[in-house]
Amino acid sequence: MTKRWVNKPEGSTWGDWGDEDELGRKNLLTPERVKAAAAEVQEGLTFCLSLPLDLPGGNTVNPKRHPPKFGPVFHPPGGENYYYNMAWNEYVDGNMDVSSDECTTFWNQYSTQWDSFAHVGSLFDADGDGEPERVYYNGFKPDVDVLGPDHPEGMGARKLSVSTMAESCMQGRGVMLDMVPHIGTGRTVVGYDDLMRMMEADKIEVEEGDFFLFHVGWDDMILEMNYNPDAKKLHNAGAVLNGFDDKMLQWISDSGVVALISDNLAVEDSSGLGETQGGCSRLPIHRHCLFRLGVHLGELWYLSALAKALRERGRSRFMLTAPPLHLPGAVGSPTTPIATI
Ligand code: UVW
Repeated sequence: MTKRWVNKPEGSTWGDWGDEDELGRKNLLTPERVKAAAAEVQEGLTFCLSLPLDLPGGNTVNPKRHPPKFGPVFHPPGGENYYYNMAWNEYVDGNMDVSSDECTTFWNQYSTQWDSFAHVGSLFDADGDGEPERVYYNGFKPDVDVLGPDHPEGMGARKLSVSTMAESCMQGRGVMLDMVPHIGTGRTVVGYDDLMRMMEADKIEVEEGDFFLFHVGWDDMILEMNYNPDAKKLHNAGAVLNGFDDKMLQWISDSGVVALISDNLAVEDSSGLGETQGGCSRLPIHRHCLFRLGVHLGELWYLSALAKALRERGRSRFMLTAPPLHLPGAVGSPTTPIATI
């Protein structure tokens, strides 16, 4: 019996790396595997895998998430002068410096992002009292480890936050499947058999400790929509994984991947509730990955240019460096990942 739970979810990794573990399958990314990732660097070409963080634009794609908002900083504190394009000779004769600061309000899950394990938990009877309670990966709890806005100590994830991901250094081997040449950019709910067919056709092998990325074409659509996203079109476009396919969930378990990453909105089809894992959920892959296995999800990444470059070279592997913000308390984070081939 561990400190936090009596029951662990079936097929979960809870406790595999200790009672206090917050890294999940990131534990599989050993120094040897980071060296193997570095060995994928053959030409020294780098790719930015982030959209501009103020895309998709507006809030129609996900009404609860808004673009970043810039705000002013004042100099002196409490004064009226914006500290922006500010000439210091106003204060000190002869000072030729000009400088700017700002303050930014971020909806952390608006654009290219990482999900921490504190982003999605589940109702589950971890304490063995016969009643399901709210719980996160490895038995971490709301109000104790993930504090809500009303908590006297202030809101934020004290455990499982993106800060922990940042400290663990999100770097390793990326493996890319470009789904677009196989199935186009229409909405396709991809099950295990479809995934295997595409991977076999492209001779893609995923190993324990890899980051698995799949490109569906949302990134180019968002860029083409140029800050006026057509939400209806987007929600009917691009591949999404079928989380209600048990074989898909089993593949995620067996593959040993540390993260699933896509340029789509949620990695999986999130359009409706369904039966999964002994109950019902709208986000079965989120539950399986973030709650059961300790596998991170990356969403709305910019994968198009890298996918093209890899395809032209007949390659699928590269080195990925993708730190989230080292921001204590956050359950999700913008990221500006770099792929090197
Ligand atoms: C939810 O909407 C819960 O999350 P995500 O952005 O990870 O799809």
